[in-house]
Amino acid sequence: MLVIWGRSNSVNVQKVLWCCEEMAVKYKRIDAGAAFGVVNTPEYRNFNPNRLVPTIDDDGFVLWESNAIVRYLAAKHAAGSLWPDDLRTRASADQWMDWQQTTLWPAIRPLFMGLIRTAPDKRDPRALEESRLKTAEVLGILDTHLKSRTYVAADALTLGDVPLGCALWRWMALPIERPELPNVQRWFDSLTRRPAYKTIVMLPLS
Ligand SMILES: N[C@@H](CCC(=O)N[C@@H](CS)C(=O)NCC(=O)O)C(=O)O
Repeated sequence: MLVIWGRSNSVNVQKVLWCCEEMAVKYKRIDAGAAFGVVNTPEYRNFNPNRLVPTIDDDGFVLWESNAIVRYLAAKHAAGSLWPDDLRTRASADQWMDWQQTTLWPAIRPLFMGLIRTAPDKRDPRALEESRLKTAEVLGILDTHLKSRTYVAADALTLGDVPLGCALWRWMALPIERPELPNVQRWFDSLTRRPAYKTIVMLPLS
């Protein structure tokens, strides 16, 4: 049985859970991280020395880093669908997964942490506004890309949509002003029609 450690409100844990739900892979989830603790226990640190979530144990094979986990699970269970057969389609999905980690998430993280995880009197309005503007700017890149594609890497959902879809929910659910991004909006609307996205990702932000 696949075991997934991580609290269900974590953007990185949601990538793994959503992916499993799309593939109908059974798993057991164990709450860990933030208020749940666990990540600082010697047992968990043995699994994941970063003390972060998610971590998986797939019949004795331990893996951390959410995007690496999504790649592993998609390759194992969803060849030809979430894990495209075509090398270039897969490389394109990979590209957008890395972009989520290195470009989109650093842009939006201060805004998310500030508005959702910081008391109002401790917020830095300037940092929040910088983060909002930067996120709007980088999402413009995705919007241009999505002009000619239904999903991020193909005309069907692939692993490339998973990290971006989890991050985008934060952007869409935050109480902020958002510029019009018609292609991102269309793509987001299509994700919201997926039962697994609704159940796993579209949770109240916390
Ligand atoms: N690059 C890592 C980042 C993991 C990460 O930062 N996880 C956050 C939750 S989204 C975490 O563990 N925070 C500390 C905690 O929840 O205790 C990944 O993608 O898995």
